[in-house]
Amino acid sequence: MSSARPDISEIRQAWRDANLAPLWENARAHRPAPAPEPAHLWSWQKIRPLLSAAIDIASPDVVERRVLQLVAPKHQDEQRTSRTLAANIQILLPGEKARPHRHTMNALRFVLEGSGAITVVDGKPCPMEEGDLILTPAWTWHEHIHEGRAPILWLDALDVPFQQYVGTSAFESGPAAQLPETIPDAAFSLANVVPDLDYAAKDYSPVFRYPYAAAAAAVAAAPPARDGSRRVRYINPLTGGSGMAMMDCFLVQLDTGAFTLPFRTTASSVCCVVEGSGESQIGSNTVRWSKRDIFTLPQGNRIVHKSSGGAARLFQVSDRDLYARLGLLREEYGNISA
Ligand code: GTQ
Repeated sequence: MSSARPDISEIRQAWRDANLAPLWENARAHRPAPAPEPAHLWSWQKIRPLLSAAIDIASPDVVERRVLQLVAPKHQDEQRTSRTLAANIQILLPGEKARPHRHTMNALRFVLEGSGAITVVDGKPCPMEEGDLILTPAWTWHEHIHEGRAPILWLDALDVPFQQYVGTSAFESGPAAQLPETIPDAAFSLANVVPDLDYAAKDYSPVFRYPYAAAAAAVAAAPPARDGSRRVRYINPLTGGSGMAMMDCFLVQLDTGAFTLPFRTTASSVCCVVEGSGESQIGSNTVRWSKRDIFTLPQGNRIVHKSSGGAARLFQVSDRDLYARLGLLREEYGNISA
């Protein structure tokens, strides 16, 4: 006595009405990650005049920040640079200020062109010279003030796409009613000596400024890393870990002529060229770069770098520590197929 076969279209409608769906018909449920997205390069020579065009169109007094986003072709809809990172270029003219605010998003500034500005982070003034890295971590008050003599342009990197995904974005306009306590940089002026404090509540470096001259000297003296490049990491001196959880930064030196060992990782990076020129094989693309160019290293690509002419230096911001914290970081070296 078999019962009558159920009417499938009725069942489907009943499932829909009850907010149920059959997994076996969901093509996305077990879809593997897509093929690695191609790298993208923003040539400084090409974008520099287009950045200048923003000067007359937008003033920081009106628009809060005069910023052009670096939107990767694969991320046009979301207007982002990678899955987790937003990289932008900010411009400030002599005499201009970008008013104080804070947000839950972590941000950093890496100076590309110009000097003489300061970013004030929770009340600490951080001078901005070419090649300097300034951290403005989650929920720190920050404003930019330019008292130099020429326009200053810097790379901003923020974890905006990740925080939008996990639903944690918040913003507050300044000025701050009360500034949090900070540790003076003088307390870190001797390498390898740090204040003996319990600072674990803040998951970021209490040092907000990493000057270029010292970082360049350090990377020049660093022994070769696993891929053959020389690399230093911008750390939180109190923990030895990443300066900020979502953005892990490095200065990379490629000595004359040599190829790096092929490398592949589940993390993604944005690089900017601080000195020199060269080329990178990123998956099946060859990206040729020179000073101030910015390019992406999207996750999953086989990566090989080479300087042309003399040594080259790249600043690299990655989501590596985020992947590591989540147990999702996988890295391979050596014999990797493209
Ligand atoms: O300078 O505070 O590129 O709030 C995007 C959002 C820069 C900033 C950006 C921001 C800032």
